[in-house]
Amino acid sequence: MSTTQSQAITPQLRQWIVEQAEAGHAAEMVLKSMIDSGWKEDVAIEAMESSLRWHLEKKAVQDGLSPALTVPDPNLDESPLYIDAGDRRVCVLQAMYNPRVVVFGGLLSDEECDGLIALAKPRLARSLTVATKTGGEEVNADRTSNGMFFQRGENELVRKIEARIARLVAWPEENGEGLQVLHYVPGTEYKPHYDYFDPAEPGTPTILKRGGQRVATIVMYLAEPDKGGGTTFPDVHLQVAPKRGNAVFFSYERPHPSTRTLHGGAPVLAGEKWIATKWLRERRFT
Ligand code: PD2
Ligand code: ZN
Repeated sequence: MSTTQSQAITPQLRQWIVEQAEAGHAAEMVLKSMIDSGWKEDVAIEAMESSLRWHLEKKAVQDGLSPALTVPDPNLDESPLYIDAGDRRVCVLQAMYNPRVVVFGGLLSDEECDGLIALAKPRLARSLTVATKTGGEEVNADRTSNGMFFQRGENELVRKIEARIARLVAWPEENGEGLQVLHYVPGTEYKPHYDYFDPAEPGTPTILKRGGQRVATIVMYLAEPDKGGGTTFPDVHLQVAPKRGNAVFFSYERPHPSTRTLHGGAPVLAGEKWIATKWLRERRFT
């Protein structure tokens, strides 16, 4: 293999990388071989990542999956410890690529957590989920919390948090659904589910008229239970601790289990858990 002066990632290079992967060669060996041939390490890593992503995407579509949607993604180039979210520096505590999950520290202050809870408390009702059979809403036995929705931009606190999230994950504020606040007491939970709308359900086309698919979720922890209540990702055996002020972000580029974004709210065993959830759509949510 030879390099060009500018080290361009050519179709031939992509093909060679895919062939190495399909032949079962370990990523470290392929990378070493490229570096030995004169490729700069950062260019070689980028070439491998983008070629394999491109290859997997092509295969997924060939296998009958819908094409990948553009999804929000926090800018984690150069592995920053903090992201400037406009009015607040947010800590990056953990990042995973498949599924795409990022855990943030200090997205909300204690005062903001308390403020959301106080505004939500008088408006709580048994949580509903979107009924994909009809496009309406229904009580769901898998979700035993109480909750409420704020309108997008409903008050100053909500507007401030929405602007911060938009900047944090680089996604337009207008594509967000209104914030939802949920309250869990001992014994309540949210059983594992996907947040996207199942394309096979009859009510989904109606739901999609309001802004397209959901493409990402941010769960913000407002009050910590004493035991239990983590957010679980069963496909990858991940559990995110419900630490006040922190948040877990995850995105899904197609409405399909291959995204490995099955997730749930584990039963609260002691104390109370409060969260705020923000779902992000493909387009402006109306
Ligand atoms: O409360 C949670 O941890 C949780 C888990 C799964 C919230 C949601 N999903 C959600 O609001 O979609
Ligand atoms: Zn969920």
